[in-house]
Amino acid sequence: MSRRAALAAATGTALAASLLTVAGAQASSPETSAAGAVAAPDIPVENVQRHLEELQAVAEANGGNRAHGQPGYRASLDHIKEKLDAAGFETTVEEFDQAGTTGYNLIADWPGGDADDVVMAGAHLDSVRSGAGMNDNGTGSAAILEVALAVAAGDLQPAKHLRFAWWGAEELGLVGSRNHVAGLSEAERGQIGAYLNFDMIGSPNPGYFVYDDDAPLEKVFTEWFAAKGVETAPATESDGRSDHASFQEAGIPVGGLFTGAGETMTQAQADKWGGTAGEPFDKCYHTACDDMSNINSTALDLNTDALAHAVWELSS
Ligand code: DPN
Ligand code: CA
Ligand code: ZN
Repeated sequence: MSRRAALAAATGTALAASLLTVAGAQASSPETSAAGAVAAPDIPVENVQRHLEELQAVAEANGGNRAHGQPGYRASLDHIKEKLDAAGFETTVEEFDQAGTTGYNLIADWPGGDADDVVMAGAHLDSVRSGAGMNDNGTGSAAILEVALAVAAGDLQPAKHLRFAWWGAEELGLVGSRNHVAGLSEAERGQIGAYLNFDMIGSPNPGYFVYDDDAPLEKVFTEWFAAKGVETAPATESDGRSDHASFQEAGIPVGGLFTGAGETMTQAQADKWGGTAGEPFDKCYHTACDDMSNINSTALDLNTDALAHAVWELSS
């Protein structure tokens, strides 16, 4: 049985959703595809960068990091939860224990859709202790937040149920996501048709890696990038290394995006992506310099738009 506790659940109002885009850049109007489904909006990368700047400020106000067990982690979670609540999401804070320290996941459900057919998008919200963790994993956290807010702003009414998640203590071994999956009943696990993971999607010397764990989910991303003229590669380095592994181990189909961590970019990769061979994808991986200056905005923009596309397409 589950040891997690639902600490808080709040339902926002439709009115709040209508106020959402006032402060940020407007997403472009969605177009209707030939099939009749509404296409995802182009997400303004400035909005994602604004969330990142706020997470950087949270770190700076809390001893420089957003790590599990440190005040910057819970402050990051509260900051994101407030925005989701105002937009009309049903949020839940899950509590778990990690070697005597309390950790937290944030789950946000978009009301409606088929509860037996859930599409999830997740990112870990914790940083390591050495810094603010802007690329790892402010990028994934900010991107799924902005896509969730776009769902609300567009009052998306998908056929499937949409759920977003921000995981705690990923850096200590996928602890939050493992705890979440362990707390689901067999039936609840069976209701999740897809889990998409976004961990490090704005690396300064970016590669465009797509998780290759499930062919249909992989295709949603690879076709989107191909249409933009961006070559992708299978994310073989990501196997078992982020929160998707918790879902994969439970038999849930997983997908996701990744722009590379501490590994060195090869000459062939540099030729393909226009980066610097012999340098890491992220020279600040798990170090103090993983701050706002450690983000490639083109990679962040492309990956966020791809994420929005996947959410719209898979939930329709
Ligand atoms: N989450 C990081 C790690 O555990 O090393 C980096 C990473 C992200 C690795 C995505 C694989 C995939
Ligand atoms: Ca965009
Ligand atoms: Zn990491």
